[in-house]
Amino acid sequence: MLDFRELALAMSNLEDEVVIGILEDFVAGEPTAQEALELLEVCQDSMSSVGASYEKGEYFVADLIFAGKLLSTAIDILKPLLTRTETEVKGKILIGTVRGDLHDIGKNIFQSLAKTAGFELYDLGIDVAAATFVEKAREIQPDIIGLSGILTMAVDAMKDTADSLKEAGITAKIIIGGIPVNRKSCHYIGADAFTNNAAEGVKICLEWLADSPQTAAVKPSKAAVITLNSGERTTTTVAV
Ligand code: B12
Repeated sequence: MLDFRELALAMSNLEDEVVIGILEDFVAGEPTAQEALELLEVCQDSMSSVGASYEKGEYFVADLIFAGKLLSTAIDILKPLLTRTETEVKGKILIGTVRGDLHDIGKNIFQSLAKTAGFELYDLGIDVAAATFVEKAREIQPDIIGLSGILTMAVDAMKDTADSLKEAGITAKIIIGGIPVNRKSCHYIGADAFTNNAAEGVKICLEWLADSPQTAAVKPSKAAVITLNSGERTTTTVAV
């Protein structure tokens, strides 16, 4: 049985060799996809501790950079555990990190899980201007637009983006994700949903498409299934 505390501690202390060793042992044990998701959450939660050390002046920007790389490495190790087994496209999601914000690890996690669940993803990257979202949305006509942002100031950039999309007549549902999003900021921004958890975000997107009469053509008909490399099948929290 994996000791989550040991991993959380090694992540927080930026002990890359220990983290990689724990994750490789975990993968070798042929875990379920659900267990892989849980481990991903432990890695993500440890970033709050890294952020707290940065605020206290114990860590510096170089440590944030290192933490970002370590988290990305952890994701790369866990990613192969999640493999899509169905080809049905559930709908299109346009996603990007809003203007002024360069953080993209959370966005990339959401993107990977959404792809696993059968969505077609269009990623605009980081520091994306509202006008770029509008232009791409006109071109690809997404069902859902995902705005990611982790800095406090991202809330205003999200509002600016949501306003621009609405002014342009784009009616795709908007979901926002990242540290500063909550019920209050969701209301302020005028988004349709918010979450601080990528798997929950995917669940919301699947529910929207299942409920929407306009998207009947892409209405999910089977549960999203992810498999282990070993071929064992398991449904996850992102299943419809
Ligand atoms: C790694 C990191 C960096 C890396 C980012 C690397 C990268 N490629 O992303 C680098 C070094 C570039 C960086 C830079 C900076 N950072 Co920084 N960083 C972090 C750190 C340690 C971890 C962030 C992270 O990846 N978390 C893990 C991910 C997985 O979590 P997440 O983003 O919340 O994503 C999850 C959900 O929110 C959701 N989600 C996310 N997006 C979306 C989108 C959709 C559509 C959906 C559905 C879901 C969803 O799914 C994810 C998985 O569940 C945080 C500390 C912390 N508390 O998190 C500070 C932190 C965010 N940084 C901070 C700061 C201050 C900075 C800098 C200003 C530092 C500086 N002086 O230069 C710059 C800003 C640069 C800029 N303009 O953006 C502050 C922000 C303070 C604030 N309140 O605004 C924090 C909180 C640290 C702190 N406590 O002071 N940083």
